[in-house]
Amino acid sequence: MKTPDHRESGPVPIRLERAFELYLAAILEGDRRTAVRVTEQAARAHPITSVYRQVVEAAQVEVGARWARNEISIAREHMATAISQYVLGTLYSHLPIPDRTLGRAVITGVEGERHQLGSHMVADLLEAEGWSVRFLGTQMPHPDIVEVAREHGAKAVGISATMMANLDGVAGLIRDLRETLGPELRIVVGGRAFHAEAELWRTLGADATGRNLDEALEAFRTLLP
Ligand code: B12
Repeated sequence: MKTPDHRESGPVPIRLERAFELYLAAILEGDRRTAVRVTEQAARAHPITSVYRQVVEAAQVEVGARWARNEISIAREHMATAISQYVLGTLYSHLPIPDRTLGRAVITGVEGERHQLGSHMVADLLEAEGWSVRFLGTQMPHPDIVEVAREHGAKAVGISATMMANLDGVAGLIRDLRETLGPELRIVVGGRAFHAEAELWRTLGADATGRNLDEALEAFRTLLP
């Protein structure tokens, strides 16, 4: 019988649960190097959507919970989030971006919304699926979003909102986009503000939604012919 041999099989792939633990500890300590190393290791062993969701997103949610319980300072939360943004940048460089273009999309947050890590992930993974994406970050003036969507020839616009207070802004942006770019434009909404009420996206006049990365990608797939 063969015994497991490190040299033959290579190092044991990191489990996502372990990657999450190491990643969370690293971002809370401000240890960017470890955060990058752990996510790159995890990305070699698991689908990239799982690394985004089960490591980076899960850690951000835990950071938010600790901040809400007053266990960590605002400074620590900001430091952790800044590292997660940096990590997304490093993972992006490993994403296989296909040559073919499935469709053109703009991904953005609304005026007043400051959370942008979720929409950043959606934008990156849409590119990896073959969409030509313009990612605008957040806090965008709505006329500028409409203009970029027009210039880019967008077939779809993805709008992200975390805070319920920004839902009126989402409804207004949907109206502005449809008025200028016509009823053909497809609109996908998502973000934490939509998680509590299942049909809210429909009420606001969107064509699709997704509660997480897999659902977001699926929502955009349904727009393709
Ligand atoms: C980092 C952070 C911030 C940072 C954001 C920086 C940045 N560059 O993004 C800063 C410091 C700016 C911030 C500010 C605030 N925050 Co904050 N923040 C967070 C934290 C810790 C992480 C957010 C994050 O990165 N999540 C991870 C991403 C990946 O998840 P996600 O956004 O939900 O995205 C996923 C899906 O929703 C979906 N999705 C997202 N966008 C889209 C778009 C489309 C088209 C689709 C289809 C899908 C989709 O896919 C994503 C991937 O699965 C959360 C905790 C949490 N639970 O999320 C609190 C949290 C969201 N914040 C909160 C609060 C209260 C605030 C403040 C009011 C605090 C304050 N007093 O100032 C302000 C509000 C600012 C504003 N006007 O927007 C609360 C919100 C509570 C609530 N009522 O809903 C949370 C939940 C913390 C908590 N536990 O209490 N925050």
